[in-house]
Amino acid sequence: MGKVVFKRSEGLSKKEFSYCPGCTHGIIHRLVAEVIEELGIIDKTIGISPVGCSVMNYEFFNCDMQQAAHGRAPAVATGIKRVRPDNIVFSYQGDGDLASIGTAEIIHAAHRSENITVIFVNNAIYGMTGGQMAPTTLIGQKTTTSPYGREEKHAGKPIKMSELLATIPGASFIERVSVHDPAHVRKAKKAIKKAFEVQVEGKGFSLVELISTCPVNWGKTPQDALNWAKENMIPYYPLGNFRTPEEDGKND
Ligand SMILES: Cc1ncc(C[n+]2csc(CCOP(=O)(O)OP(=O)(O)O)c2C)c(N)n1
Ligand code: SF4
Repeated sequence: MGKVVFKRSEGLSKKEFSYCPGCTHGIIHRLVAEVIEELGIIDKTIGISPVGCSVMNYEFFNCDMQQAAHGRAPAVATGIKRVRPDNIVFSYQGDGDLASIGTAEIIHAAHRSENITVIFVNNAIYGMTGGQMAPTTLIGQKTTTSPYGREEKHAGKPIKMSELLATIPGASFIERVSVHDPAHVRKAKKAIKKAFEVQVEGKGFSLVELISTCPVNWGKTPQDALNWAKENMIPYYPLGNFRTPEEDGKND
């Protein structure tokens, strides 16, 4: 029998993903699942599902999950973690969810340094509801609500959540990664693992922002969407670590 080089992570259920072809939500799910499997915490992990294309991720992750209303995942995660401090709690949120309706919740969870991990999927658009402009939509990017391209005059510049959150004293670990090619997928997994480890060690609020794609609402093929993310999103949303527990206090 041949050597097994790849298998479905124990952190995922057997349910098939419901995402569009080429959508990178699936890659990000796999990475989170592999991390909780490798850390041996599947049985004590509780995930919080957002509102957005990943709304039904409670069917995909093989751990306990709780659905939260739009943007409220950090508040729900806070409540669960406070009453069950021995569990590992993560929220999984899109940019519409986290950087628009849930701005207050994410800022205050970081501010209180809640010992939770946030997986923040930035695809520069509202995916689920048909491709409206998000706070993260790039200048000039066409969406259903900015058909001539986002203009700074009316919509402001795209919000950089990782940079913003890194200025908050309570934030322990903040990193932005991308999943547009295999090398970056590997780096993304390292960042996710570190974020969960920070929580396991009780070091406070951790967040990983992942540059993701929405081929359908961007009107691109899966490959063109990966190239577009690399060429247009990364220059505006630079990859890298913005805060680690080791450097805690540098921005305070
Ligand atoms: C309180 C509330 N406001 C608005 C909506 C409608 N809504 C559902 S999903 C969504 C956008 C989600 O976009 P994003 O968070 O970027 O996730 P994606 O679908 O791109 O993964 C919106 C506005 C809702 N369900 N609940
Ligand atoms: S609409 Fe966009 S974000 Fe949603 S599943 Fe499809 S490609 Fe992914």
